Amino acid sequence: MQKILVARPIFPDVIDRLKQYFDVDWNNGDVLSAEELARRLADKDGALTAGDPVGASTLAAAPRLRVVANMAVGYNNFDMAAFNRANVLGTNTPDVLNESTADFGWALMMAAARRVTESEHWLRAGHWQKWNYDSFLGGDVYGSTLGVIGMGRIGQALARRARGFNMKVIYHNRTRVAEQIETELNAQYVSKEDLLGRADHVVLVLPYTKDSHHTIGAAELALMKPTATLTNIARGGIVDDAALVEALRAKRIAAAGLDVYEGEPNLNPDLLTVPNVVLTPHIASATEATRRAMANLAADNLIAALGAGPRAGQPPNPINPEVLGKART
Ligand code: 8YV
Repeated sequence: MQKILVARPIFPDVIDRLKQYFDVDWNNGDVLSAEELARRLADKDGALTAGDPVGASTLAAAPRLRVVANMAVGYNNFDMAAFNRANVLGTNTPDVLNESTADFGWALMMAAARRVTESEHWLRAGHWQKWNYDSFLGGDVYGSTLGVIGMGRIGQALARRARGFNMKVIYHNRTRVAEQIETELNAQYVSKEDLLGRADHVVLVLPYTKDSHHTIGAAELALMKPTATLTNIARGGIVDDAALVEALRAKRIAAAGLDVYEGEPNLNPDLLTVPNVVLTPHIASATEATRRAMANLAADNLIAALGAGPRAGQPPNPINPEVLGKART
């Protein structure tokens, strides 16, 4: 029987599914260190990860490893150049999380704009004595301008929801999306600078790469309207969190909603001291149905890539399909 490592706690019934095909080593505990991950992978043919870094040294320590299935759409934790050199397949879990993640983008954006968590903390702290005409005044979402940076599948799901809010949608992306999609979403392609200057609510939904590092820093925050909000449901590192803290403190922008952070789960401690930011612990895809779908899709990829199950040899979501069928190096 082929051997696999499941590097994280996941739904036990998905482990049971994997056990039908493989000898499963399941880390149902704390996050594995790089050394521990390499050690546990030494005799494995495949692995299921969720954000765990896998690079050249991990692959070198795992000579039998042929596939790593990430339970995430983002795969910046994989060094794909190293995967390609070693002929190891990487897979991800796109699409199944689009709607839940877009819903959450709206939740954060609206909570930031309407000061939902800030006012709740104030209420819980016992400060509410009377109604005031100017308590927690925020910015409108209905009828405002939404700026989406990263118009992929999740960005499109997010923009589609803007119709019901009668919003103008502007977007920026590495490449312009098809005209038919622009028409359907009533979305206008603009430069990043133009978007930052015009949007009332900026939402980041782009993948993290070396090119997208600090897409939003001090210079970009300075272009935004003082009444605007910034929401990041993409990846930590896309925003310069220290620059954001400064902008929020100075009311350079009105508010922010963050689900992801530089260095998470160890976020910049200054963020915790800023009232006009909504902070959540990387849960945009966290609905019962979506996390189950992601876990099962990661398992489907692993099973198929290791030549088992109904799709043997044809994993549904290969990131580097060019290595399929090539011998491990
Ligand atoms: C994952 C995510 O839950 O899919 C992604 O890229 O950010 C989340 O949905 C998280 O990355 C853990 O793997």
